[in-house]
Amino acid sequence: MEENKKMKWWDEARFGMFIHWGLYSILGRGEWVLLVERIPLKEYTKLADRFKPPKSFSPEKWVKLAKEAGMKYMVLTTRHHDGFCLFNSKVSDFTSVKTAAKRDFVEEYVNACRKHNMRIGLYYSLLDWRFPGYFDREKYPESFKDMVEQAHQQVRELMTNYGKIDILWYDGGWIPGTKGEMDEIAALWRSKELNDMVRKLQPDILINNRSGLPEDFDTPEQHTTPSERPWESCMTIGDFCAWGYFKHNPNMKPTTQLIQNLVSCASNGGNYLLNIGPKPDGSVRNEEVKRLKEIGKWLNKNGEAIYGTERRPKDFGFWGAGMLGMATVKGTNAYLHIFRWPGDTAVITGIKNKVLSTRILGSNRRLKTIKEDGKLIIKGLPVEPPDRYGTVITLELDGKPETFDYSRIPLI
Ligand code: JFZ
Repeated sequence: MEENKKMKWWDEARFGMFIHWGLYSILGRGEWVLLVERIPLKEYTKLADRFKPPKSFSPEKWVKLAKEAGMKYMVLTTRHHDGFCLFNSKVSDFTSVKTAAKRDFVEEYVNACRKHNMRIGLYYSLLDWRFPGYFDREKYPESFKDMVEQAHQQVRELMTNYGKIDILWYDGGWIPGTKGEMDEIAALWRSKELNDMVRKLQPDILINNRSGLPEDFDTPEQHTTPSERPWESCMTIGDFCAWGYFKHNPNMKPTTQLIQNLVSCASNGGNYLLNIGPKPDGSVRNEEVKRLKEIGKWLNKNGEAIYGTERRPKDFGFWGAGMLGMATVKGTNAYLHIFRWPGDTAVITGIKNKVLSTRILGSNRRLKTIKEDGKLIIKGLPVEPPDRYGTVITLELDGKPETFDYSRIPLI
């Protein structure tokens, strides 16, 4: 019960912003550039001299953009696998505070979130590629120990120095030379001890599943496969390998797809954490801004069918499997998100309930609806799709949504 209460806001939020931003943004070839190109550490470290966003840049811009997109929480990379911290750390000099920028971006971000009533998430990579012990802990046991110790210290700093934090989003728990078993990972990072400390400092915090312990929620990546536990799907707008700024990144998902992904998450009771990779100066590329604003506009109209929705019963609205669109449910309402418009009549199967009223969301006009054997025929729809990103039809039901199972019923 306690658990549920703590997660309530998160479970209703449905949509958040992920931000990957750090030294790698300067090179514009993704956040893995250090490892993938095997850049000598000495050379990579020098990027910190060039990481100096203009005074005019404030993380508040990200927060305002997230608001405009209809997002309810944010997660910022306070430190990625390269070890560069966007916050002040007593145990590292490789931070934005002690190099050219001389700024604590985590502090600025946290303050901006609070100002705009945005829930605050911090991403922290446990692994740090600068440590030889990360790659070979048998050969460099001291280095491995130091890396783990650094993680404990820095997580403590993040949990102590910035007031109330809503989400701790671990990453980089995997360790070369292990089988990647969760227990093994958790033991190597001493994750139980780590997370006990976190919960002591931040009693209401939500922790993801990437420290080798399940904790509060699962994190399917780049897909929206639901799990039984609370889950959140994180996804890039561009291709798979571009969480951090990737300058030439031509394959951006269209807004229609991003909205469908969001609906897919909501209909399966999960959250959608959509990533942006700001440029080194902190600005957000036009392709991302445009899409986020379009989603925001759609949510302004259709948010009722997203926020606070619950996991729909399996196969609810048979066509939910993909013919016209997907259903979300909340209380005794069902919302039919029609992505592929059928014309003036929509035939929806797989709903057992009696339908009390049918309307296009945002309109008061009742649509004529005929109901037989779980088959719903909605008449008098506009011939052309009213909304190119997805039109929502609200069904008021006589009770909790229930699925009508056709699987053993022959056609007439
Ligand atoms: C990690 C990072 O390596 C990546 O740079 C980005 O930050 C992303 C959000 O997370 O990548 C992963 C983590 C987990 C899996 C795959 C990539 N996984 O579980 O399949």
